[in-house]
Amino acid sequence: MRRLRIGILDLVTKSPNPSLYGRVMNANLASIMPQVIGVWCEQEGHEVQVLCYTGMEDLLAELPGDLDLVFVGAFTQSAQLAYALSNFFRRRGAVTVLGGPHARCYPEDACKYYDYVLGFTDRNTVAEVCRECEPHRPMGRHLSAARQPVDLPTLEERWKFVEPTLAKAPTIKIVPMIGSLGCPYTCCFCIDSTVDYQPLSFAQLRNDLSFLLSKMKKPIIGWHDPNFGVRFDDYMEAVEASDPTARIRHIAESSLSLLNEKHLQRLQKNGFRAILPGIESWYDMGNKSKTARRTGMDKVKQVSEHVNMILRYIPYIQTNFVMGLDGDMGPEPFELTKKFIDLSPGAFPAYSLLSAFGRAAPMNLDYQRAGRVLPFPFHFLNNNHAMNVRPKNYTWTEFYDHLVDVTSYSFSWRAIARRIPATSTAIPKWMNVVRAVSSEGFGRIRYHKTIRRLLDTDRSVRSYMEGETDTLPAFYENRIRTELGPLYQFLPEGALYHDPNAYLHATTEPGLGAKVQLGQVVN
Ligand code: B12
Ligand code: SF4
Repeated sequence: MRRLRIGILDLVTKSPNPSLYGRVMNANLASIMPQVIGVWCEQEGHEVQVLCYTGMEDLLAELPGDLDLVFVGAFTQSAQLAYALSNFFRRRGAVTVLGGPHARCYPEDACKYYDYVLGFTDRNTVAEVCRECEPHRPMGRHLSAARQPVDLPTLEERWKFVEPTLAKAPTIKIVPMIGSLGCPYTCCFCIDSTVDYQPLSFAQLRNDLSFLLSKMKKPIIGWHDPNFGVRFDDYMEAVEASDPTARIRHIAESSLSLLNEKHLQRLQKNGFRAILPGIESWYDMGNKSKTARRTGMDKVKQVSEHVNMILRYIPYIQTNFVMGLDGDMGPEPFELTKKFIDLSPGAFPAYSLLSAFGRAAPMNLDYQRAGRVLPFPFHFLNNNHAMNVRPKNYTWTEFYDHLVDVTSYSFSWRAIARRIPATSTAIPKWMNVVRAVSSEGFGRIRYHKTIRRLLDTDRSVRSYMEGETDTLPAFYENRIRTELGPLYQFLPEGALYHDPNAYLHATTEPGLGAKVQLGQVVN
């Protein structure tokens, strides 16, 4: 077999020049799969280089010019960047492969720009691509494993790719780890609602933790498990066995329903320092926060007490909300969120605009059927820069008025000041302030205000958001041009546009909607 020169790119950001927060944190948002694929490709006998793109590197210069195969891992917000890169590498003679959330959510579109587009990816899928390694143009080949991989390489095997990425993080260094895939819950908006929960080997987890302790004095782990702590006792036993003196600090995303007081005591003892539960809405999604029968102010009080209890054990908590869900109506949901900010001043609120990421969730078919999905370019689909579902119960101006109001309230100097004494230790206090005054707080207020203003002053923006035209307003086009910088010139023609209803079309008119054969399963 031919020994291939393989480049693997992990796009953790969508454009050059990250914000202040991005400079500190982007390298800590690296994905696990590009490192995993690096290991698998080497095990297949190929020569591999992995690059985590944090916004600081020169993407056109960092990878060698003579690559045979380039894997790119991208979220949807990085899709335009990823499409430009594929064009760039193809011109240099490489075959290109896209994987990650964008490939899972928008395979029909991605196949126009990549030779291979991968869904679930295991070692066989990667081996198949390396074995064939052929251009597929104009339509790429879509491959998917039948299910999520049953095992992943050890941390020791990944370490040669982890280390150079950590070196890019100037202060806080977070090691990406994962112990489970899928989720037993079925929140209808979530990409994992249809993916079975599957723990990875706990024996391997113990070995990985011991290995990490041999490399770093006081490591920080960022757990990428979609829902951390489902097999809580097994997890804690693995952590306690390999790290009895709790040298490791942990960050995890977990649903509130798993964070009872007994669990919190054990998490605290085992060094858990930050936790990110989803609250989502005061009227929807009760099954995640164990508040199924409570809504409105009742739910605010219950969740707020719960969050304050968590803060007695875990110094940092980010509470995730989705804005614009169909269950919301009138000013009340926003006022309730402000009430929550008052009652739980120590929590850092993260707001996501309702987004339908292509095939991500079954609920997206309903939005597409109702004609509510807008064709915003992928570049803006990061839960903040655009909401691609027209709200059911608000006009756009009403919605943005409320959004600006609640964001301004959450990141006002008063709220920032109240967060400081409500947080117990120094790094979380500092993180809360930096996040609030950087792109996540002040930056979002500015951005949402701009959109609100354009709704009044720019007819092209208003018509686009009302779904009256699909001509992209100059505001968005100029922003992509500026943000992609030198890479814009490689963006293929038509790549700013996609069919927002491709998922629906593929189910109702398979011959027409998807010109690509989806789901060739590799086993
Ligand atoms: C952990 C996580 C994070 C972590 C780690 C992110 C990272 N770099 O991986 C953090 C907190 C940093 C994060 C940040 C964000 N996230 Co996030 N995150 C998740 C979460 C909970 C789990 C993803 C995961 O790692 N699963 C485990 C892996 C092994 O499985 P997998 O993702 O299914 O991947 C499989 C295949 O896709 C493939 N694959 C994956 N990567 C690659 C790469 C290559 C090269 C190849 C070939 C294959 C491949 O192999 C895997 C095995 O089959 C998901 C939700 C969920 N429940 O899945 C959201 C999710 C992925 N995040 C999402 C979003 C929107 C974001 C943010 C934009 C949020 C924000 N506003 O800041 C940022 C973007 C960060 C970025 N890098 O661009 C969306 C993505 C939607 C989309 N199409 O883009 C999801 C799906 C949640 C949602 N809203 O529905 N996230
Ligand atoms: S609990 Fe979290 S990971 Fe699980 S289905 Fe719901 S949103 Fe997705």
